[in-house]
Amino acid sequence: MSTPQRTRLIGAVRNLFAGLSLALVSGLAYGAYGLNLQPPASPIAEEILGLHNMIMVICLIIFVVVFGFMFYSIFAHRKSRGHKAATFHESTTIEIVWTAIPFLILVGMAIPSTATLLKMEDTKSQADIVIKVTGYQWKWRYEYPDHDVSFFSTLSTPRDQIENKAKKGDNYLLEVDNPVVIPVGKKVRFLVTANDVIHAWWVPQLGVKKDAIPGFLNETWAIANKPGTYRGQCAELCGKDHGYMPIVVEAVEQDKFTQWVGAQKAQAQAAAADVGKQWTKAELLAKGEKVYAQCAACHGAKGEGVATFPKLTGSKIATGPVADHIKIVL
Ligand SMILES: [Cu+2]
Repeated sequence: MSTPQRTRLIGAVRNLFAGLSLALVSGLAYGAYGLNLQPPASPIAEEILGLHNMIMVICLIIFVVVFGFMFYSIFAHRKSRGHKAATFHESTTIEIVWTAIPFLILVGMAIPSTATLLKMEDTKSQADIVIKVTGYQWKWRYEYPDHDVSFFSTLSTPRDQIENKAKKGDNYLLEVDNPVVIPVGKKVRFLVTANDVIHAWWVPQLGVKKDAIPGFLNETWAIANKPGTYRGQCAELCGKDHGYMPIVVEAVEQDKFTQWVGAQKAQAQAAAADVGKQWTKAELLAKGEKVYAQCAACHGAKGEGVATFPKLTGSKIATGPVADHIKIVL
């Protein structure tokens, strides 16, 4: 081997080891390649990543030891060297050893895992803020009972991207109209339920995943370590549109959160004022257009129907009695 070849080989081996050790110690280094868990943003998510890395290392060590021993035995005791197969049966010592070692390894993994699980389930210690999360087909509703704020959060990815008529954006199917906003560094208690079918509220970077079951109120909690946008999805499998009800959590500083709550309240008051209002025809037309835009998102701008969503134009609802039409819209 020539000197430049040798230098290149040594360089490649050094890079490989540097990459491997970096991958083992730092989840972030390997997160950039999209293979590892997402960078944690809450104490629980940090613990989950730590456990994941620790157990991966244990698996790697077992892999190397077991296969190393196996290949060494096959090679060193091969028939061509004159070795003969042993014919013994039942060795009490071996049976005890190969039961005890895996048992101890499992206990070693179970102790830290259980500690983390208990922390995840501990919703008893006082929370700074409570948010009720309700799953609907196919959106989320968030309620802040202490602040009198509630709203729906729906997918905001344009229909054209879903139907491959437009280029898919960076946050394809992971973007919503109204994100759920939480203050940084505060313990947020989430009460999770559903209104129709089972859903699952999952935000990996906050280390939260909880089933949302109609008639049950599940609890979970999170503390966001730093401001940021954390994206998740409904993690329920059965049902056609769980993949179209993403979750976006905005973690902001306390003063921004207070501002946001104020703005939400002002909006709610404006909406309440609309109820007793005498509407002019022009106002009604403008309001109607806004409402209709929501129908158009699925049924098409001209009511022509899109994919599984039926045509509105000429349908019984559109041409039948006005009372039935109002009932379905409401
Ligand atoms: Cu769902």
